[in-house]
Amino acid sequence: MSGAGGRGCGSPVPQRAPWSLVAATAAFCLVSATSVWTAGAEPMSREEKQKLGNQVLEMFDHAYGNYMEHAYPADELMPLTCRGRVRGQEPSRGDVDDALGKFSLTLIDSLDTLVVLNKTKEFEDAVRKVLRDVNLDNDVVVSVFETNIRVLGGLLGGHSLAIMLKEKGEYMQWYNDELLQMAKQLGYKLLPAFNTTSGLPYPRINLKFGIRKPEARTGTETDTCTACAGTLILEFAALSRFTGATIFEEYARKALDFLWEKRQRSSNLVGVTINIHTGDWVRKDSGVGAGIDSYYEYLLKAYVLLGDDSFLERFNTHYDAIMRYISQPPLLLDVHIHKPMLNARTWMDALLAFFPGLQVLKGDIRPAIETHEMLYQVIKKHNFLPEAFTTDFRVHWAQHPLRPEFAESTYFLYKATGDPYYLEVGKTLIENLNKYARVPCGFAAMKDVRTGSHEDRMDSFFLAEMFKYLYLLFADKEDIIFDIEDYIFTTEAHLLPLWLSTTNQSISKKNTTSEYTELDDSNFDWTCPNTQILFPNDPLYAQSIREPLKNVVDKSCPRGIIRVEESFRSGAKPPLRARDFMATNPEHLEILKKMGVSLIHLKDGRVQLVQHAIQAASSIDAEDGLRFMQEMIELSSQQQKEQQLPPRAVQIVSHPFFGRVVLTAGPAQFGLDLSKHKETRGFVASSKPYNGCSELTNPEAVMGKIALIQRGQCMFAEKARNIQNAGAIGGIVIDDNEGSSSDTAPLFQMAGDGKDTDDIKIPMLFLFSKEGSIILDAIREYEEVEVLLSDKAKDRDPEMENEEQSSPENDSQNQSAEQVSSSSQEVDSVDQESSEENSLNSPPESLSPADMDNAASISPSEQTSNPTENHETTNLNGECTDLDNQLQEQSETEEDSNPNVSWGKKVQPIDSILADWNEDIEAFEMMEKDEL
Ligand code: DMJ
Repeated sequence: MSGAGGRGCGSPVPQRAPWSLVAATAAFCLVSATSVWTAGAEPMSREEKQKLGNQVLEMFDHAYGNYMEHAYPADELMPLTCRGRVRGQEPSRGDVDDALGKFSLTLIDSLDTLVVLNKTKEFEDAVRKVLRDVNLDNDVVVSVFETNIRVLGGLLGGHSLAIMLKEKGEYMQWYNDELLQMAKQLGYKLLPAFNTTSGLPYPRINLKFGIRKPEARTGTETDTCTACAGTLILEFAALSRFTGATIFEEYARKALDFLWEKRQRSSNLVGVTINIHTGDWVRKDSGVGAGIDSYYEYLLKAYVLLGDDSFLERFNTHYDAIMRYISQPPLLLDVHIHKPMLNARTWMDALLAFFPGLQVLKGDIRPAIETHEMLYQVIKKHNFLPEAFTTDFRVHWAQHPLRPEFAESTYFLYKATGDPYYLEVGKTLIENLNKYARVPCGFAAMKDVRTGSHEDRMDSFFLAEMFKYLYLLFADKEDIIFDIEDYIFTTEAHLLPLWLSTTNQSISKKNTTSEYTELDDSNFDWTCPNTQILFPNDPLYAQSIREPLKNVVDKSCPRGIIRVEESFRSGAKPPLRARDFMATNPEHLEILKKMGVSLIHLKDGRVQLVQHAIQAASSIDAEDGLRFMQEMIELSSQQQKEQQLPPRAVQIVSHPFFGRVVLTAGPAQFGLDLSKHKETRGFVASSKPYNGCSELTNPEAVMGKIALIQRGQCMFAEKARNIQNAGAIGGIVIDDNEGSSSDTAPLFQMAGDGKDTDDIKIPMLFLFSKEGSIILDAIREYEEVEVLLSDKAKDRDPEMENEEQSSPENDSQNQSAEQVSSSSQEVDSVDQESSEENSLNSPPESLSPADMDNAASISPSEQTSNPTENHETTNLNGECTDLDNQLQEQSETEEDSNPNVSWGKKVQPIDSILADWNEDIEAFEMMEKDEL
């Protein structure tokens, strides 16, 4: 082999392509590290590892079995409602639905997992089903990126293992490259997306009609994410090499070449979003998470798979930049590509959890251990990695769609270090999945890691990736029927054989740029990492790196923030931070002035902050001003979030749910406050009349129970009074708007009726129609349905199952009809945590959280600075003008015109304004669009 192997990663020369070991276990030179390890965490016995492996198998059966039984041939399982998600038949979730092409996505994404998990018979059946049932010619617009990594990757992974099995002589003897033919058909369907002058693909394509034709309903997009355009080479090259049709590899290479050309030349970083026609960076922030992640992954892995040096050179150049600017161990923080010393945000997204695994593959173990440890502590705090969390480890975006990236990194770190600590980490992941995400019909994504509430969603990557990495973590060589080290994992964990490096390589060098940066760092030599450097004869190496980070999450002192301050250690005064700013402090006002920020008192009492970079005393002051404005925007948006009442949970605790189904509920501004150590448990009963707008005619049915009432026709408070008078101990209002769901509509608080509502003592929660129908269906099926109303789901099984078993139904009904004051430690500690969080982030007197609630809106019409002026004078790039923003104190927002509903405590209008004007706030939404 001429590529990586040809470079000779030390000696002796392995039997097969040297990188074969790299593929499965990270840099093959690291494998020997396993034997170096002798102490640290207690080793795990073979029995225990087998037990955990079997648990993973059982979990996979639960997920896959329910998909096949209740969802197939739909793309995905909806585990709460136990049916298939068919695009067009469910309310649109926006771009996340672009992964669904009516091609039995989960089945295809699961193919090679079946083989890894030793389910050869099931694999054989699954392949037959794919060949019999899957249609790739649907009139549906799909994401090119998702279709490539999940479907093309899934078919190729399936083909790779099918031919391996066939060769072994027992299974798949009938197989005749049918999956490969399907992959090729799909590959040709994706090609029209590349019809741009840049060679970067359109982000979406119609499977039947391609691009731009009127019936295609796509082709008008101008932007794509870097990962979307840069995560094709493994699948496309594999397709070319398997089939001999070189066009796929050529197109993927061309897109990569273009991205490389467009890197920001002084920082060597790439932005998150790029214009596919002009090649201009649309979003100039740069990190290793959402929107960019797998672009880096594919450069390194393309080198491994294809043996083309140019990919390694590019990867190393980017890696150097990442470690210089983005890596602030243990954090990885986004920066601006033109001003890489400037952090672009103060939070991290969950997708970056793959990066430690990639660092292992690169051979840079120390920062991998550090970041992984930080992430693990965040997980220990919230049970899962929230979609985004701040540099001081608070939840920024509370969702968790069962992402596999952390399990992936855990697996690679275990392979590299042999430290049983990582087995314990894997065990925790398994426990948390079973405890918090497992529902009777599969595993449900977490809607909010703080409340433990679920979303009716089980993404296909959960089966493609999570179970592979968890199973492999505990498996010994003999537990797997083939040599995993002969394959490389794609970003969706599909397996491609390393022998492709020597097959059909006619286009390897075509179309690649010849200009590379020379690097003097010895890490970038054409050699593998030296195990002596990675593990300096210290069996406690990994542990010694983790040790100082033991409490990094609890006692957070993020380096991202220190870094800014460090740069002023020289004696210069540190710049003013938004969190310290006091509008009454003359010194602060003076600093604002220097930074080109003016404070304008409007006639209506509002205050605006406006930055004109051109008015700053120097370009450094202008930069400080820019950062101050960004911080102020972020601070205020964070505080608005904290002001919102967090969602509540309705947990179904009776048989057969036993607390496993947790529904996201909206709180009420009146009645019992469930966040104050109270939870209410009781059986549910529908009120008559169902709208609860008059005295109930069935008080005997709702007495001592939680009444279900339909939304509409009168005030929420009136409904509450009527059910309370009938003796209900709580109420759940179910939306009358059919099909509504918390997946697609923002939660809100039920407002009072403008009068004194102190007389309402019972707790009231709101459920959208889809969540409500889960309870209504349960009543139809099981009659007696008991629920728990709380601010955070209570731990489920075995506790609830025991409760159920030990108390006869009547008893339990009486017992549960009480309002119980929770003394559980979990609730206490949550409260403590949130009060700490508030105090941590409370801004000084003059900008109290309440003020900030009103303060942080940005008035676009007040942009007065001239972008060109800014650019010339301050030597800042165009972003500077984006941040020529104004912060204005907004007068008390009127209650929603409908007094019955108040949207998130006056937060909604501010959010909308911020969303229009704050790039950082939009970032996550963009990320969802582009890639998630
Ligand atoms: C997967 O589909 C892939 O790993 C992708 O690269 C990014 N993330 C999802 C799972 O989180």
